[in-house]
Amino acid sequence: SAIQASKAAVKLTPTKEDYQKVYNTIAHILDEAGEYDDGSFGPVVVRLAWHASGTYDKTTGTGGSNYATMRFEPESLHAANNGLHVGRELMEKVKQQYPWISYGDLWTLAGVAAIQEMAGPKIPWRPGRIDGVASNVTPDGRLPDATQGAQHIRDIFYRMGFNDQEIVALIGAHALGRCHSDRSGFEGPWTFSPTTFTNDFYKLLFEEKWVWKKWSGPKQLQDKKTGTLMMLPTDYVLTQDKSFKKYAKAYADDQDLFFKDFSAAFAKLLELGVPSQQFVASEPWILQTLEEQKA
Ligand code: HIF
Repeated sequence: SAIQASKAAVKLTPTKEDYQKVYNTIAHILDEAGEYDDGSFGPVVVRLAWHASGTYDKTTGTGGSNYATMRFEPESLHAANNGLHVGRELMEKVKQQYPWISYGDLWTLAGVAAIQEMAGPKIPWRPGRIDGVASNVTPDGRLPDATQGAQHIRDIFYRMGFNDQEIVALIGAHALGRCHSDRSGFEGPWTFSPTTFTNDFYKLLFEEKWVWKKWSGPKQLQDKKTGTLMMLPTDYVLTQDKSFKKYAKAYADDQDLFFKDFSAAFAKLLELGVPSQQFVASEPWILQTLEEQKA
């Protein structure tokens, strides 16, 4: 009948398989970085997923990944988001191919794909975020300031609903990527393998001797031996604060424990601000890596 024909022409609710296709497209694009940074767009896309989610305030229920408000000014211009246009512009290519996906789903899925493709743990993920409007933008100051200490880290992450263990597990993501003097003012990578997800961040934190970098830029530490690695003041605090230190040491000693705890904390981060009835699945999905799909 005519009704059946017109129904068939309408795109039905996308399935897990449809999202796996988006994942695959993202995974291929992350690899097309050429000479950009360390040869992958993975790290900047992880940072995009995190900054899209980390604006959440549990008291007011505002912010988080639901409305993808970083598309709008002034949030796109907040200093904390410097450089993230690289990730957003990259994701436009994916959006053109899959116009039905929301930006919040696209950016968080990209973070998942980046972590998994860079040899990290599986991050459970499900779709359901919707695109908001400019009036949903969050005020400046909700993302962390790297020059500060333990109290500030707690203020920011407790506001999102995380505890000390989850905070320390999340910060291990700084195994990935680097700081850029023209974005944050800080400079350099945290590890020797910034495009592979490892627990090296914690290992280096405890195994290397860290000294303040002598330069005109913002206060940061460098490893005494090579001078090529860096730590932010907020990273170094994990060796100074008693509660943080306990977890950081545990993750330095046990990569499996770190992967398990990171996966849970990052999955939670990506769902902040999304009303649970909006999710299309009652449980998050595990999407496959490109490598696994070859088998
Ligand atoms: Fe980052 N982070 N982050 N971060 N971050 C930077 C870069 C990355 C903080 C500060 C910075 C998290 C928490 C915190 C990534 C992922 C995560 C930069 C450098 C700064 C200054 C930006 C630039 O110059 O390009 C602070 C203060 C945090 C709270 C303690 C999360 C846990 C670690 C939540 C997280 O997942 C990634 C990836 C990068 C690398 C980006 C790149 O372009 O390579």
